[in-house]
Amino acid sequence: MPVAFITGATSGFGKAIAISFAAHGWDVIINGRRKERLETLEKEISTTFETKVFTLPFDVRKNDDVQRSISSLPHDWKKIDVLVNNAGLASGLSPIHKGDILDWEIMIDTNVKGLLYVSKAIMPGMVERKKGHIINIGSIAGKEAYAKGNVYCATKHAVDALSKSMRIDLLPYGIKVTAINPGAAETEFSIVRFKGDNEKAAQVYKGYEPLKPEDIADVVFFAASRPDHVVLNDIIITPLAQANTSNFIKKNT
Ligand code: NDP
Ligand code: 8X3
Repeated sequence: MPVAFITGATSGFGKAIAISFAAHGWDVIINGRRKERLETLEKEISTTFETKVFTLPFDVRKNDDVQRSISSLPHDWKKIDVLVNNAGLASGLSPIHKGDILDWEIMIDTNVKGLLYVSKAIMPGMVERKKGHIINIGSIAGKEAYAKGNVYCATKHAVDALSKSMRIDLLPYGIKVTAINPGAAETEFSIVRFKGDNEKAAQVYKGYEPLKPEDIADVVFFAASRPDHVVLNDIIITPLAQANTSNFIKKNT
């Protein structure tokens, strides 16, 4: 069975993506920091689908842990067909001059350096096999900046640039690179951004129907399951009520 490696599978998109691959018969390696959630997801997947699951908890920001965890994978799990670089977050929403440096560091370390560390561990095997697919979860915030989004937008612009660069550098090895750039989706994203303020987080999705994790998972699996000669390079997905990072039609609530 083909193997998909999904970072950030304890919640939101990553969890839905892992379930989608498993539902289509793929074996899945699931990552995230919250081990208990990975174990629960492992049980859920293996009792529902005829597929294998390998849990690999680590923090994508810790390069030593990333390299050690990925190189410790058993032989049967080492041939990764699809890597979904999904782990990521926004921390805070402030004008740049009022930004918190710790928030900046968390976002840069997770969204940019974490994605690089994981890719660095997995790309050489794909290059050797001359086969593989890297799916980077960027954001509409990687296409245009929005008020108070500053550093989050910068990290997602970096993901956009890295997807383009990967596509060029990995072209000789037949490795596909897909960037998937969602707009507003209701996950734990805003709860994390607002540091546990559930009410503030819920406000982000009031007055319109946001994307669901499954909407993103459908597109990720569609991209991963195209014929060998077809690559989806770059996709922006928004809810019907969203035109770009800043223009929404919301009903009064
Ligand atoms: P969630 O908060 O629901 O999920 C984020 C996932 O990332 C969790 O599984 C979390 O796991 C994991 N994660 C965060 N930090 C780390 C870390 N240091 N090491 C390992 N895993 C980590 O949010 P989403 O599902 O919405 O976010 C997924 C991706 O989608 C992110 O890259 C986000 O930027 C992007 N995105 C989200 C949009 C949205 O509107 N929701 C729109 C566009 C893009 P754990 O905490 O267990 O480590
Ligand atoms: C998350 C979507 O628009 O809040 O990447 O930045 S947005």
